[in-house]
Amino acid sequence: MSITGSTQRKVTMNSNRRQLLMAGSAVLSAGALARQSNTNATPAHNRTLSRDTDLAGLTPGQPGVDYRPVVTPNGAALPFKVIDGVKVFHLVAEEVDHEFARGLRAHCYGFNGRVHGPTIEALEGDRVRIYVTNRLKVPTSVHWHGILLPNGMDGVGGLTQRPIEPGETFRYEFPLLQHGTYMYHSHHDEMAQMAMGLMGLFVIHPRYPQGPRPDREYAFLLSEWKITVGSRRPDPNEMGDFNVLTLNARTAPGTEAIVARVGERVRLRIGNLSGMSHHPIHLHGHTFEVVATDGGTLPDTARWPEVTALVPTGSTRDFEFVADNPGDWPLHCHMTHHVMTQMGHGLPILDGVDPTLFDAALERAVPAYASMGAASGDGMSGHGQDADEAPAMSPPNSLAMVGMRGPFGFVTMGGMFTVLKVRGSLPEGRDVGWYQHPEGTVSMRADPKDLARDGIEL
Ligand SMILES: [Cu+2]
Repeated sequence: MSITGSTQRKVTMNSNRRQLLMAGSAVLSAGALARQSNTNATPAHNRTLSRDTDLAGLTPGQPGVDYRPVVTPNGAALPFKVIDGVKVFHLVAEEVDHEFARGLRAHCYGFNGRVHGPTIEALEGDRVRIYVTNRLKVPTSVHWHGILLPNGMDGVGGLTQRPIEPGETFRYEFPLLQHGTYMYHSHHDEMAQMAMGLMGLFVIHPRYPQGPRPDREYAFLLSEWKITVGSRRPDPNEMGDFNVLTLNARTAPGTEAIVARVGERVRLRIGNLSGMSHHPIHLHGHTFEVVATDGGTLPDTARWPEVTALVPTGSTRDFEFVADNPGDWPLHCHMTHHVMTQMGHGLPILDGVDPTLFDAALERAVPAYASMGAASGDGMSGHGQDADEAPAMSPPNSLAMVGMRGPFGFVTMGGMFTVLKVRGSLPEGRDVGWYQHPEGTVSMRADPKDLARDGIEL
């Protein structure tokens, strides 16, 4: 919708909006309309409804009818039921034995048997009632991060409510007056409880979508952990040297690939609740725009093309792009130590060292020890594992520092890493496998005839 003029406001609106105004009992004030003006100087928000009065006559949004549900790779959606027009959800905070990738498990905090908790999904204008049961041994609370709600529903232990004691169930209830990508997390003893994983995503779809609609939406929650090798619990005291970096609480090679058909518009909804880190998320083979934050939709004039965008902790960013380049494209944090897993950092520089001499000496104390690069003479690449094989050299319940087997050998990335698979056609429900490159399009050892022609002397 667009609004022009000042004293004599001339309003044009889409039919849905018109129906809402005619059907609803509320009359929007001139001030409310001004909030939505494209020419207004106030920042754009996703708040297109005002308190409960605008909600009259709106029916609860149905997934697959009123919105296309997001896919949370390695995750799940929280089920709901509709009672008297209200969407009712139930979160259960509890301890969960969680697998980060095959070979590494830890005793974490989660919701409903999952780490992180399931994605809550709803439609702008829905009224939600969320019960939170605390099955932890400690008090907790849940904060609805970025959501505009009455103060007493904000979930801040000690400030807006008393903490939820073990065994208690609290009720949160509020209307959703905005759309966008949001999060929920413990807001009681946050440092410890978030370090243990007590968080999830909260996606609110627009009731009145504007602009081109995405064909696929994927949601990711970024987080970081310290899991000392040999331990089965995350260490909440860690402040800097996090060693397990995750997408939806999984670390490569345990992260699910995402897929798109050529020509499809894809939205990545990415939230970050890492304890101490911001993550520059990089996509190969495409450019994207950040189209929204958890503060609102960005106007077209505030968007620019990117290949990497920072997702600061405590915020969300919606990336949008058209998948127009077939292939297997990495999607990962660009902090190089964030694509490593359980890496020790107190090491001397080993460049140029023949590690076998060192290993032979150390093996008397640490059987089967192998230095970085010992297996291949190539830095980190000897420290990976197959997705389907436990690491041969690693201690029990630990992960190799990097990666997975790829179609051309070893992929020397782990941690906050996954792959976007873009294909011309996409059989639903089947692994699309590795990209089959057209003849002559893969880099390989140079042909001596080419070297001679181009005057490259070796
Ligand atoms: Cu990072």
